[in-house]
Amino acid sequence: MKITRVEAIPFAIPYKKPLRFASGEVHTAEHVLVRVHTDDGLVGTAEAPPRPFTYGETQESIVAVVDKLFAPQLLGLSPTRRETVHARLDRTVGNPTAKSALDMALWDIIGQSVGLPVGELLGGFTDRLRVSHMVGFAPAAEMVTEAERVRDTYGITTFKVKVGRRPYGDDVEACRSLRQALGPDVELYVDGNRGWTASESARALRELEDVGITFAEELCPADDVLGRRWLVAQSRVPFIADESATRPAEVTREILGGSATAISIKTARTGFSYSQRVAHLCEGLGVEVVMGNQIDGQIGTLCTAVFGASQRSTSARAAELSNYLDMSDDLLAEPLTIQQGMLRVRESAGLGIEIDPVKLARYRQDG
Ligand code: MUC
Ligand code: MG
Repeated sequence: MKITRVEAIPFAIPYKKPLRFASGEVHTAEHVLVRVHTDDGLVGTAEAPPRPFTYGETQESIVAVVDKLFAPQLLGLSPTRRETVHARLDRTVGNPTAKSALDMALWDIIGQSVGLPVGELLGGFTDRLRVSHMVGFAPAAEMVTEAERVRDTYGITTFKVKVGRRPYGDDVEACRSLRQALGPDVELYVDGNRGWTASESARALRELEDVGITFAEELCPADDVLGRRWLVAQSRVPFIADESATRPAEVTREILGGSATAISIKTARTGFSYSQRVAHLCEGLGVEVVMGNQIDGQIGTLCTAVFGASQRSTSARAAELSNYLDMSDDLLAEPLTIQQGMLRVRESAGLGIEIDPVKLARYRQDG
């Protein structure tokens, strides 16, 4: 089996409700659909979400790097030779979501070729994940209304609250309002996307103690090296590295340097191959992991769920899988469903991604 063609198709689907957070905001899912074709007629599919505020990629840069650099390096290779694929892709620095979409599309082909779901090939631990919903910036009352709606409609009882605004006390109050409205049994954690200084973060963490949060994520920049270590050393909850630890080496550096005590794994930036390395590295280091959300559409969410469910460590906690609910539409022929707070992975061979051709024609942007 050989790779014969690689497609990078830009598409745009508006959000019903934009997501706002300290490092940026997303109004439209301007993603790139990646499809890898083989000589025996299989097609692997994944999506790359450009996040310029996190990785520097744009929709145009993803299409360009796939078309100009990556596709020519993959043509003629067998999809099973993932180490060779990554050795070639890694000659180009950066571009994590472009590389990851290619990686996941190759796993999709491998699963289809052997007639097994990708999750089974990766580890097959479980077939479902508890879902955590990310609540973006809004006035506190609106954040509460959104969390209540998501809880009542989908049975979700874990919420990641975006913080990092100034004054920090407003975010603390929003968290307090959420706790008061949702009660003691709901799990809350916070993500600052580097919006605060280390000292603001320390004060916020102290004031959040009676709110009862489970984790704190990227409250201040990892580049404020000593400030961040000082903050993490005094945090009474695990401190998650997300955008500061996107590759195995960064995970090692952040954890051993005392700048984080837990890791967010996002298949959008580490695909399945590197997500597995990160998960196993974290197991070896003895730190907890959370499956994060790169503001994924349904294709990306399905990929996150497939990986998260496949490993014991990544399925232990609720995974961030619900932000696609805020999109006005999607490309998947059979939409994902969240019921009783759980999302199940599909039983079909590969990833089980079937693209609706009418929707693709409507939303693609390459004419
Ligand atoms: C998150 O967990 O931070 C927002 C920025 C980003 O890189 O991902 C999202 C969610
Ligand atoms: Mg984050």
